[in-house]
Amino acid sequence: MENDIKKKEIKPLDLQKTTICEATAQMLKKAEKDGVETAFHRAAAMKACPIGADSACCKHCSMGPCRLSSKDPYGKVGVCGATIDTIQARNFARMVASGAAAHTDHGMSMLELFREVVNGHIKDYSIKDPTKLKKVASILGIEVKDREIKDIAMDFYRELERTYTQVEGEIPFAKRVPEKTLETWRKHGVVPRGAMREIMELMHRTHIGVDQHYENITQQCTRTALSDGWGGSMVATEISDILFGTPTAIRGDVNMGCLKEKEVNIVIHGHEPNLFESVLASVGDPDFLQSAKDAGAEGINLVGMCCSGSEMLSRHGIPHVGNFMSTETIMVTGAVDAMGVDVQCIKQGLAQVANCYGTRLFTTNPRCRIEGVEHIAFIEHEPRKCTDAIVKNAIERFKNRKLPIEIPKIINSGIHGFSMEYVNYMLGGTFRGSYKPLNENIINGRIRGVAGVVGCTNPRVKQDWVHVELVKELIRNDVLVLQTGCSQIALAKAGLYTPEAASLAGPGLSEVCETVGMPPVLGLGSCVDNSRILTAASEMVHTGGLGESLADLPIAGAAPEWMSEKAISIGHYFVASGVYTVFGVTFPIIEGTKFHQLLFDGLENMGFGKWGFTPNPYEMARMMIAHIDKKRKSLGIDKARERTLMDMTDRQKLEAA
Ligand code: BF8
Repeated sequence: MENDIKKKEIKPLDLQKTTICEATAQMLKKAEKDGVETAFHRAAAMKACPIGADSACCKHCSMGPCRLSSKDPYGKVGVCGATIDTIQARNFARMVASGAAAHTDHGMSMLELFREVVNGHIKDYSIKDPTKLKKVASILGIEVKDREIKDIAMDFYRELERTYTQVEGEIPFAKRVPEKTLETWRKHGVVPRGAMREIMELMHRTHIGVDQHYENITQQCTRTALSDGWGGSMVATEISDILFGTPTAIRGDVNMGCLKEKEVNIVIHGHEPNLFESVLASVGDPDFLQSAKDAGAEGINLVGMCCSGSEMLSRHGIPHVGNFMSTETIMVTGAVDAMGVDVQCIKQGLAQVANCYGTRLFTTNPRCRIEGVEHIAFIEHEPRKCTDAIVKNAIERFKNRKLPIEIPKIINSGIHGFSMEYVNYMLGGTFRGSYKPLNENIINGRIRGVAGVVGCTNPRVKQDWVHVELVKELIRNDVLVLQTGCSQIALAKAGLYTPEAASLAGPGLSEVCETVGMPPVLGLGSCVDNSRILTAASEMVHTGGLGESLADLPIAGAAPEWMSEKAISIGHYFVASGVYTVFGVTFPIIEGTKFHQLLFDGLENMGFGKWGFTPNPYEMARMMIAHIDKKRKSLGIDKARERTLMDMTDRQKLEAA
């Protein structure tokens, strides 16, 4: 292999049990032949730690680490006396703190970029959507009438900065939260002040000898998660839309077949759209196109992976070559000339695979470096310095390609780019854009409810399978599905992002999809764009007819193949916002403990949503649908659905007669 990497003996995987992504399976086979190990192989060889998986271990001080028993959780306590509930709540809270930190730090970077663009210090980016700027600024109470964009933008920046730095008061986007939901938050003291303060306090409380009441820890954990969903993540989405454009429905291709053998292939993987936007500018440079041609290439092919890939797919229709569990296997094609990464979900294992196939791998963000990988600093004030270097290296590697190339010939075309604004327009048209048609179709029962199916892929379960089976089951039962992140890509690969996929939906949902011309599954973008689900749900409440708080809505959420701490933070802010949220794979809490009872039941009694767990997609769908039906019943619209279905059956009988 290239670069003298010693060929390893790889124990072959049972591919039937590993993935339903045919391209990934094909590349795993090739990797095994080439002697290249991936995360799938490591997961198969390494059993997950059973004590950690149950969160029965505390390692927050050196009197331990203390190990309790998940079989007998109340049989003993830690050296300091910490009970199983304290230990689990601490561990869970720290996952939320870390996940929230990742999203809010990303959001803060976007906000800083925005400030520098507005004050003219950065010229490579500009405000692409001033209409959205004005709209969101007005929601925050900023005067927009007869004012210069620059002045509105500066006020907007100052207001949103409070999302992070404020020490007292409520974060700005609390203004978007339906009144009754906000009341519940205020009653329980969980309205976030500023993300930095919430994360700091949560880390403090989970230190040895501080907060030792699982309910009290959960309160701060909830406040911190909300500072992610309604804070850091929401700021990241809104600022990215304003700077780079709000997505509207766009055709896009997904899967490894988007790589092109005769072109220079550049993959961007990570989470921050500014890197990707700048690479897009670099590859559009005629000088680079010429050098690529001089090197014998037919062109330069820019594609994305993971969340920044999903953002670029949504905004510009840039091809997306795979989700989290395909980031190593994409390089096994031998066709990736360069891969640029920024932050989050970047496996250290990429370095080894890149080495094996001679892919030029670059880290770009000061927060994320990998031993043995070249770092080209991405500096927003001169972004092209970094991204031009990536393109140059890619062309260089194309010229010197040595290994045979094998690209799986699979491309899945579909429609992406369903921002909250676009859904508004799609349903109601330019002049009467509104969520009313959605609400009406829920009330009359054609649409049973709405589900958010999001999150990662994880080598502990068959890649994409749980996502795909769950979503198919939901739409078959007339549940409209909204998606983000790696889950969106799983369903796009399964072909559900086409309007024709409406034929897989139940009679009510397919009728709505056919009328509007939309797929039964709507992709909203990256993981921070889960905030679009929050704003869409709030819009449903504001539109009327479906209750007064988010907890009243017939909606549910799921992350069926989750793996990251960010997913836990997202799950918890959905729960805190009033949504029943079901996770798959495994859940880091012991069933039967008081903390488990609080998350899976108690929170709902307090007016929030609640957690659920099952690794089985059909059971997951059943749980979500049962919850949606429960909410329909409380709203008094369950009868409407019965009537609708009777009408539908009658019609079918008539048609058959
Ligand atoms: O933030 S879905 S594997 S890529 S964590 Fe990561 Fe999970 Fe993918 Fe994006 Ni989200």
